[in-house]
Amino acid sequence: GTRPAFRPFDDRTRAFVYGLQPRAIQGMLDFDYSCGREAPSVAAMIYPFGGHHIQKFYWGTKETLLPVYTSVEEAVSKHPDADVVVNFASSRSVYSSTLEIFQFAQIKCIALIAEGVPERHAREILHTAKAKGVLIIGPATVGGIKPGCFRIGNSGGMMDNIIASKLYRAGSVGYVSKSGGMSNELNNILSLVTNGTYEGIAIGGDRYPGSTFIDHLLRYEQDPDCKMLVLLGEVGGVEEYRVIEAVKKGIIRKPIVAWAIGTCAKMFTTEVQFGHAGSMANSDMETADAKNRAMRAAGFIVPDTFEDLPAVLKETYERLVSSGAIVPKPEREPPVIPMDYKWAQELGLIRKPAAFISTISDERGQELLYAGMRITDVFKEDIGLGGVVSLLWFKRRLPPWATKFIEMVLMLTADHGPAVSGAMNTIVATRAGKDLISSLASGLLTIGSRFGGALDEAASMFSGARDTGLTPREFVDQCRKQNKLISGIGHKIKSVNNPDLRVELVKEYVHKHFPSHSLLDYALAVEKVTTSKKDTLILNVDGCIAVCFVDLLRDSGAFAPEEADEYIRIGTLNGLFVLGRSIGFIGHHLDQKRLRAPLYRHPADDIFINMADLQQPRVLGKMA
Ligand code: Q5B
Repeated sequence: GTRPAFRPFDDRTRAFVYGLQPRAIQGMLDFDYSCGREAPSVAAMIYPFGGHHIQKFYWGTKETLLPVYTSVEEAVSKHPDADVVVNFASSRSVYSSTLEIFQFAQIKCIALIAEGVPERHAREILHTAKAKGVLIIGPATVGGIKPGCFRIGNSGGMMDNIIASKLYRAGSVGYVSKSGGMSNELNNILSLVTNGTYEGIAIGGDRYPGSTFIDHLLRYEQDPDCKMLVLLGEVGGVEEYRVIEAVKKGIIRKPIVAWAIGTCAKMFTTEVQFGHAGSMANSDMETADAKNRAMRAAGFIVPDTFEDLPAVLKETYERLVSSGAIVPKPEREPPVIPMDYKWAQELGLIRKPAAFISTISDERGQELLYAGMRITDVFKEDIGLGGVVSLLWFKRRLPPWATKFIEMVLMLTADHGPAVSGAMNTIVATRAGKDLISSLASGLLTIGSRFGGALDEAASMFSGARDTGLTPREFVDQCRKQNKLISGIGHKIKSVNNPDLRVELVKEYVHKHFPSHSLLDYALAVEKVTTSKKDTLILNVDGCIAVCFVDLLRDSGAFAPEEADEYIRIGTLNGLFVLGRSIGFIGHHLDQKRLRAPLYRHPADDIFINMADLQQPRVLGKMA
């Protein structure tokens, strides 16, 4: 690239993110957008598993796509402009992935985020990086930030923090610290007492960081846009002394404000290990007090206490402004970054009409609710399958005689042998190699006005006739005149002499348990008329269940009359047959599977094929 070595990041820096880190990437893209960058700083993701794909991110108010490559090689070849890798690989895989990245001279800087990287691995990475001239930031760090230009991963915190600390535009102060948390604090302080951060790097808290204080301070020293340096050191290690050397030798000449954290260590009677692996004094010179003394002696601007740091930063900055070294730029309005919908909703800032309404169940709370009833109570009160159906279909508890009736219906419609059209279709589908759901669906899709799906129409025809005061005979005659079959009447094989015992069971139950059964009585009177014509024109299982259910809806006391009518109108009753018969269809599917039944082909001699009505083959269009 054209970037000078002292300035690894500018507003055209493009990076790869190693690992699937959509939140971190979105944070980087939001930052980029707030800086007014033309292109996102993330060129692509690299993730060895799950194959090549793309992922979607916000770019301001719009959306953008980023590719995911499975190898560094592919990423590098597709994006020759990217020279940074933010490596989120875990402590286990950071070593191998970083060695992979080293193979490509295009990559000039790698940030290692992982904590707990074995020191042996960290040292080898450091060694190779030196040999190859690659800048390493980390491990065990959030990375760093170059306001107005580039953000490494999650550095700088949430977007409101970024805006509050004015990180969307460059200031004049370059700092280096160990921890990301302290970096955020510095960003905040610098935005209040100076014109803000020029660049900030958290080198990480490990004993062998890939780059140290001096590496970054030397870069800042060379960078003409960085006017003032800050070193936030800490107890443990000797890296601060390398900076002291550089200041003493006149290699670092820019004003440098510094503090070593951990001065409280002396208050403990034993050696103290602070949060970072490297933050323990192994000799007197590694204590924070010794470092602060040495830095002050070398000409650093060192406050008396950490609390005085803002004041000395302010003084130093103002001195640079009055000398003309820093010319503060006019502020621009902080950019408006669209807030994520979820976050805004959580804060109660926005509302939107829901696209769906649902009123029967709720799984969001601690416990699943069926129409307001907790699933544990469903079992505690032993409401049975009929009770569950009444909750989910009718949003209410029905009396035990009604829920038992629902269960009875499900049980006696569960199957009626392999020869009925629905079971046949399930069997044929199974034998064609279809799975359970397809075979079941094939059977279910067969349920219709002639087979199993006559309940709703039976309910409306019988109740309509009775409500308009037609006698059973008048009803039958009217249907015949209109050339209309009565739904719920007639059966292929059952008849007066070969009665359907299912229907007998339903009638018996209803007579015994229902508070009233006026529509059943009416339907039985209709049956008398139809069977007098032909003995197969019985009240069939669909018809009998349908009229009894109308009696239930109308006379149980659980439904208002309009509600009862609405349930008939919206097609509730066929649901009973569909639900019950699903049991049988699944049984037939499993049966055929168990039997290893081969593909079925209907014998051609059982089909009368006749094309006599075709005089000659029809020709569509012109023949050549
Ligand atoms: N006729 C069920 O027909 C069937 C008449 C009628 C007035 C009627 C037929 C029908 C209405 C729909 C219905 C549910 C197709 C049936 C079920 C579940 C099942 C099935 C299983 C299981 C039977 C002969 C003569 C003709 C017709 C006249 C027939 N139905 N008149 N109202 N409803 N019913 N479906 O036997 O003068 O000779 O020309 O559509 O309720 O699906 O087990 O199989 O559990 O799986 O083929 O029980 O009744 O009689 O059509 O040859 O008619 O009677 O007009 O008169 P069939 P067809 P005509 S339960």
